[in-house]
Amino acid sequence: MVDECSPSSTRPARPLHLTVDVYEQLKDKITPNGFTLERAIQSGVDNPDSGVGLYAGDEECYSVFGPLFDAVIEDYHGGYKPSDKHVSDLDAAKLKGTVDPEGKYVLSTRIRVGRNIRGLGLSPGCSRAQRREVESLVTKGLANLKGDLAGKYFPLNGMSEADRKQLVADHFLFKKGDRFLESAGANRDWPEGRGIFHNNEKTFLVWVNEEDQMRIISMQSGGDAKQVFERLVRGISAIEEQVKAAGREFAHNDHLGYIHSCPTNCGTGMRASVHVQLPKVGAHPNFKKWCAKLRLQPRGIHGEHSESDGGVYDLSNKERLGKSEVQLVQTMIDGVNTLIAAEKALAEGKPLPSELQ
Ligand code: ADP
Ligand code: DAR
Repeated sequence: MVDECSPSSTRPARPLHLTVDVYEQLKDKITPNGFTLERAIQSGVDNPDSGVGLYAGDEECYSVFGPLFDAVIEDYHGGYKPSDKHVSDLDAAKLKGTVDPEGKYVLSTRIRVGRNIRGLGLSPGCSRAQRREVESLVTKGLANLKGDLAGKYFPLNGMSEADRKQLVADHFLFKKGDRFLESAGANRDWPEGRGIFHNNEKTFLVWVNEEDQMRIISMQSGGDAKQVFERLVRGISAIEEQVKAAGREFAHNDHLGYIHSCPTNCGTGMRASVHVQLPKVGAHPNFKKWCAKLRLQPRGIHGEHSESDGGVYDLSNKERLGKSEVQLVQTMIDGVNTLIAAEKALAEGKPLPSELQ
């Protein structure tokens, strides 16, 4: 089982946007921080099976190498034009319904966004000093979180291998970046400057200096996506308050929304996912087609590029840019509920939901 972005010989190749003309136009350009076209495309050069082989080493890449980034973004984000505007909406009260109201199929719900602080680079291109400054600034701010968001930061440096493996196995902590991120330069100096913050219940977590400077995560057992989203929104707001108190701001503009190291994450940077037991739907020959029709992305249960396990799938919104956070969470709720209805129909020999006909 592969997702839209996972490398696969069976996935139809995406068009190559680095044409000779674009290469000639951009090959000698360099960002103010010294990031080059060569470094931006390195992951795709090293991994020809990449879904998207382009990464930004700093915010300026999106303008200095605009002809390439704009083409990749337009292709990946369903025709999003350079003139389009991205609008956020974090009002959880607008969400309708929840996933798996009977509580029979969904094991857990997780909603994450990425955030990067303007002026401190992006993981593929940041300096060691910038990465250290991010860790210091972010962890000082996290130490001020209150109430159910309060918790503790655990740097990877000094974490026992047993603790690390347990946190990864429990789906809380990230692994070292895969070959795509390795080639992109995101793993440089690993594990220095990387770590995880979490509250006592492990329902609010922040990854520091993984693929982005921050991945802000809300997660819990069951399918109450509204409660997960509400906690995430409070966490984002509390962290932004701390970032602003330090005289900084999130990297953002009204075309690309929140700036990320990977162009696939720009906009909301949001992935709203459930781990859901759908053995019959997952085994159906039309599973990937149904996910595409519902604008869902299937992943394995150990994260991107992993396989499903025992009929349990990680299903999430595929889109990030050009749709609001509320729209994307609603897409996930509605899409997963449609696939749950399909699972029941397949089990009872009844007709599939009309959305899948
Ligand atoms: P990201 O979502 O940050 O892009 P991954 O897809 O690699 O990264 O997932 C990171 C970790 O989060 C993995 O361990 C994965 O199993 C876990 N995860 C993702 N969605 C859920 C979920 N709904 N419930 C529990 N764990 C989840
Ligand atoms: N290099 C891409 C991954 C793009 C989306 N995933 C991220 N950014 N983690 C690939 O797998 O082809």
